[in-house]
Amino acid sequence: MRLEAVELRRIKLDLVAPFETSFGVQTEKDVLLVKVLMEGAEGWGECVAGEKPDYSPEYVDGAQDVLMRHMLPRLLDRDLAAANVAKALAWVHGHHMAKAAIEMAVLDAELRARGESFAHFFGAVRKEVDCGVSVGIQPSISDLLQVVGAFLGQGYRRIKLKIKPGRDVEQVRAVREKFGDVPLQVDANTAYKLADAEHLAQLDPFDLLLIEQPLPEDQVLAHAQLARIVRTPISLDESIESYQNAADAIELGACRIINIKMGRVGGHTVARRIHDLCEVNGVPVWCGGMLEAGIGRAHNVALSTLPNFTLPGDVAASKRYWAEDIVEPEVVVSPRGTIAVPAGAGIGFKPRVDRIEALAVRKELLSE
Ligand code: NPG
Repeated sequence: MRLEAVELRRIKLDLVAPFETSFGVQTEKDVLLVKVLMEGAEGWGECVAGEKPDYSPEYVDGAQDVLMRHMLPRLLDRDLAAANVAKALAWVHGHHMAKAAIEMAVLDAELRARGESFAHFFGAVRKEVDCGVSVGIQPSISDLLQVVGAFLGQGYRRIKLKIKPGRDVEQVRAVREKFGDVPLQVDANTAYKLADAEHLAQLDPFDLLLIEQPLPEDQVLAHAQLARIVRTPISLDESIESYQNAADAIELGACRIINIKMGRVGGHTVARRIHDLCEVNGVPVWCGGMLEAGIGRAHNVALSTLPNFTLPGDVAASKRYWAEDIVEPEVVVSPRGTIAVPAGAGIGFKPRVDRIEALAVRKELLSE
């Protein structure tokens, strides 16, 4: 289908509560939305890049710039299928978050035009996906226990605790003591060094599902060395920006589990290739989140229906982050800790265009 027009909108959404990780505290999200028009069909994508380059080199102003200046002018007026977007943009090095946003939108438009759901297109093996929840670093252990208790009460099937040096073993011990054998994992967001291996091994007795990204993203070999000292499975996140990264990490023994973020690897097509590679190698995967608003969240739900997503993802309910989302219906987690996979065309959630328009602080349009 011909790509006739692209609309980029930036909206700011306040988080319902501050979200603290080892790299900072976030209170709002600056969201870049991509809408494409293709022969009468529209499709929506969301760029996961943050406001600052503090988690990844990409950041949202940069993503918008590279889309407007370099990517979209070469795609506009072309006969395009989502399967070819990555190929058409292969000349651009990096900028996976920008690439993912446009690929998401093109695929959504394609599927809406055919009246096909993502789940059908992906050959989904489940009608609902298991939800975990990511719990930011809390001011005190009693705050942490209260927040974890509230999420468990809402049905979430596993808890992920953000950790950093000085806020790790005691926090995990307290949650284990209070909540028994609830599925539990931790995420360090690159905050440790290989020299901390013995310290991280103190997490082993707590029977965690995994330790996520303990070391810096470019230290893949060091993760393999760490895996010889720490018994808890290591899951890579920030290190996995491409299919090749995943292949190398598996070959090196740097991780036993992979967190796939479609937004970070460049879109659905690469995400699915990484999923398949992991499946063949006996490496389970789970779907990460980056505080997405409803459109990115819906794309993540769709991805999570693939068979090797055997661990609960960070695909929480809209209301875990937003007082009011930008899609209808909102993304809802059942009391059993699952999200029903929508059967409607494309992402299966309807963007609330009026609300998006009212929230837009910047808008750029590109048409033939
Ligand atoms: O549920 O959307 C979510 C958030 C899950 O903890 C989460 N994401 O490191 O994976 C992460 C973290 C993150 C948040 C990363 C914001 C980047 C930005």
